[in-house]
Amino acid sequence: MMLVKLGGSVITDKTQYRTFREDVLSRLVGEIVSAGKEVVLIHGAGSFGHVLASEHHIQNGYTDESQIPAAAKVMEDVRDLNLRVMRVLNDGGLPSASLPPSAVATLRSGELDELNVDLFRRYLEVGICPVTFGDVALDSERRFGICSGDHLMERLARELRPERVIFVSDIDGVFTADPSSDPDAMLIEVVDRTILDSLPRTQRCADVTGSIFGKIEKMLRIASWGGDAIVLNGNVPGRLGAALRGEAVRGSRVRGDAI
Ligand code: IP8
Repeated sequence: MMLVKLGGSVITDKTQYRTFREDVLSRLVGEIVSAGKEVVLIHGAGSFGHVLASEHHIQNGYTDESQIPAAAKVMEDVRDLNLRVMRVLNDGGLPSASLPPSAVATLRSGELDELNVDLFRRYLEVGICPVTFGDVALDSERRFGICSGDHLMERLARELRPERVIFVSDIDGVFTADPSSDPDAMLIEVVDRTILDSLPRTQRCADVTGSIFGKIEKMLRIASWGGDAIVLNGNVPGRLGAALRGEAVRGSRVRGDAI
C-alpha cells in the first residue's frame, strides 16, 4: 500500500481563497490509477483552509468567541474542497470514501491524539480508497485546533506501514538554499538528520501548519520505523506515477536506513 499526500499547494491556488485546481488533480488521479497500486490518500487544505484559519488563529486553539464561526466556516470550506476531490477521484476511476478528521480524529494541545485507523483498514479491505484531509478538529485542551494532513500522514504511516510514503508538493524537494532567491541552490536528493539540521531555515513557510522542513521532520520519523518517504513536485507530469511504480524520480527522499 502507498500512502500519498496531495499537498494543498498543488490541488488549490494557495494565493486565491477557495480556488480548486481541478485540472491538476485530474492528472494526478490519472497517474495514481495508471500505477495500479493500492493507496491511502490525504489531501491538504490549501486556500480552502489556510487563509481563514490563519486570519483567526485557529491553529492556536480557542482564544475568543469570534473564532467559533470562523472555525465552523473553515470546516465547511475544507469539506467543500474534499467533496470536489472525491468527485474527481470517483469519476477518475478510483472508488474512494471520505473520512473527515472532525469525525474520526481528536487533538490534544495541537497534536493528533485519537484517530480511528481501523476505519482506514476496513475501507482498504473492501477495495475502496480511504481519503482524509487537513481539517479543524476538537482539541481536549484547547477546544479546537488544526488537524494537518502532515500529522495524519505520520500517524497513518506508523499504523499502516505503507510500502512508500509520498508527499506531493509544488517544489522538487528540499534545497541547499532558497531556490527562489539563490540560483546556486541544489536539490538534496537524500536527506538525513545531519543534513537537515545544517540547512538554513529560510525556505518558504506560508502555512499555519509549517514548511518543507516540517515535512522532512515527519519523513525522518517515518523512516525511523523502516519506511521510505519522498517529497516530489506534483506540478511536473509523471513524477507521482513514477514514484508509485517505484521508479527513480526527482525529489528529496529519506530512506529507512538513512537515519
Ligand atoms: O493543508 C491544514 O492542513 P494541511 C488544515 O494538510 C487547515 O496543512 C484547516 C488549515
